[in-house]
Amino acid sequence: MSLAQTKENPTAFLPTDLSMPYKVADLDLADFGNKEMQLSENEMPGLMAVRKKYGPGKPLQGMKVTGSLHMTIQTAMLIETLKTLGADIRWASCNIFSTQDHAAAAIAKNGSAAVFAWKGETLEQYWWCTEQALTWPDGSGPDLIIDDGGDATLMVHYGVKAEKDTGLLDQDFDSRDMQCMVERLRACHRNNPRHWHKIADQIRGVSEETTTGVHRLYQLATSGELLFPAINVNDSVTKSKFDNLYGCRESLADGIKRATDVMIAGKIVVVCGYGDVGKGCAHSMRGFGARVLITEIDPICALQAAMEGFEVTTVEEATRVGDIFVTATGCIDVITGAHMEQMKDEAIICNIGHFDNEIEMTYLENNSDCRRIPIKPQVDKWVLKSGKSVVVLAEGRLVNLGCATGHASFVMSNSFTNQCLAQIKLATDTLENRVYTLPKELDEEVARLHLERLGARLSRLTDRQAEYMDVSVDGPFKPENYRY
Ligand code: NAD
Ligand code: RBV
Repeated sequence: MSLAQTKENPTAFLPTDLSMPYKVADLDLADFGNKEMQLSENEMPGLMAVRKKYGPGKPLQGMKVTGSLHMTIQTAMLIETLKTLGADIRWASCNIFSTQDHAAAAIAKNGSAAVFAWKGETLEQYWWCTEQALTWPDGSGPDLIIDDGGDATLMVHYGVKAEKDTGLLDQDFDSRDMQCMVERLRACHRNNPRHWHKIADQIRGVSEETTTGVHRLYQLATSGELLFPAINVNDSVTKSKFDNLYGCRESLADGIKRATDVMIAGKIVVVCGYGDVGKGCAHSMRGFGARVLITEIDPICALQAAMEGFEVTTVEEATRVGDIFVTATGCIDVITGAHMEQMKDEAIICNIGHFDNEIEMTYLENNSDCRRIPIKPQVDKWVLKSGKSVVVLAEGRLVNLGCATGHASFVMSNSFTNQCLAQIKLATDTLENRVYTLPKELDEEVARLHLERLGARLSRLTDRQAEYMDVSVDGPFKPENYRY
């Protein structure tokens, strides 16, 4: 299959090619990728400890693993760790802009996984890559999935649903994303009307990386539609209270700066959503000297923001005064076209939540009154109906991964150590079709593995203290309902 073909006709259907070993932008970048992976070893003590502790036992031997997760240097380190555990791996990115091409090249060249990912995929290519990652050369599917945002899980679930009710394949969707996915399912159905049933039957489980994906999993579980066990990695404390918070605290600014070089000090930055991600974003922007406004729908998070000294207001009020807007909600239509028309000229708008629907991009893209002026890849100036313009980053998709390189290795080592432990659990335990979280002992273990790198020294309870506190000297140290 030639990808040039898709440049001439960008919406052409791309048939799967199971003989293709990988598809990356440029294999010559592999050396650079490998060098950066080597440098990240020191920053990823959790993953290195997993390799050492579990590598010899090969708990993932014989397991076919599909990953749908940003193909970055950090993910390359995760892939090579899974390989050390014995897995046979196929991979796609979970975002059209987030691949670091040198990381993908290194994984392809090292033969660590069959990887299908490059920076700047079209949506058609994105879903082609996802299907390639879900299909082994003999036509079989994975035993395990690592998902980020739930697209691989969605493809399997929707595939099964559509094989039961083929009318679903004829539906029209507003979302181009869904349209592209369903087009692929339609083609699958023509070739093999039971393809996704067969794939789903073989899957032992999925581990899910992010808040939005986890939300989708609980919806499936509640409606009784979840087809295999799932582990919610996001709600390990060492994931959401670190990656979402401290990760975004650094990578948001990286994304905005690489995209625009704008001075943040003195500006008014509006952060929509004050959850784990929003907290990281708000504190980051304040650290640069911005005046930060928060919008929230949840009174608890709004009160937290107010008591941190942030002004909490509505998005309608904020649109008139903000210089930079950041959505961090996991919600939809948070910044609409009507809001954009109210903004200051050349206000910067970006999103750090998982999908591209927090900012109403369709207002810009489907409206003849709006004109796009590309500045550089992933940075566009849009001239609005009002005559004013806004600057939109990464076409409304995750700014930290679209305009920069995502979170730093150290924080991803925490997230991905949880991913490895989740994959081992799915491979070795017999689980029901519901959503699990990892036990607190493992959460504490993940944190423990990262202390030494920071020179932190942990105190140890005496037996008398442990007895008084009614905990074991080795933990867990907190009850399940503790919120950190
Ligand atoms: P969260 O649930 O902790 O926080 C979201 C907050 O947004 C909540 O407090 C909620 O009340 C608020 N909210 C919802 N709708 C709103 C609206 N319309 N207006 C204002 N506030 C609203 O979730 P989180 O862990 O902070 O994750 C947020 C998003 O970021 C998710 O999509 C998640 O998958 C994604 N995420 C991205 C990265 C990244 O690297 N870019 C990292 C982690 C998580
Ligand atoms: N994320 N990955 C990276 N550098 O590979 N950076 C951020 C990276 C993940 C993060 O765990 C978050 O939950 C998810 O991206 C959102 O898609």
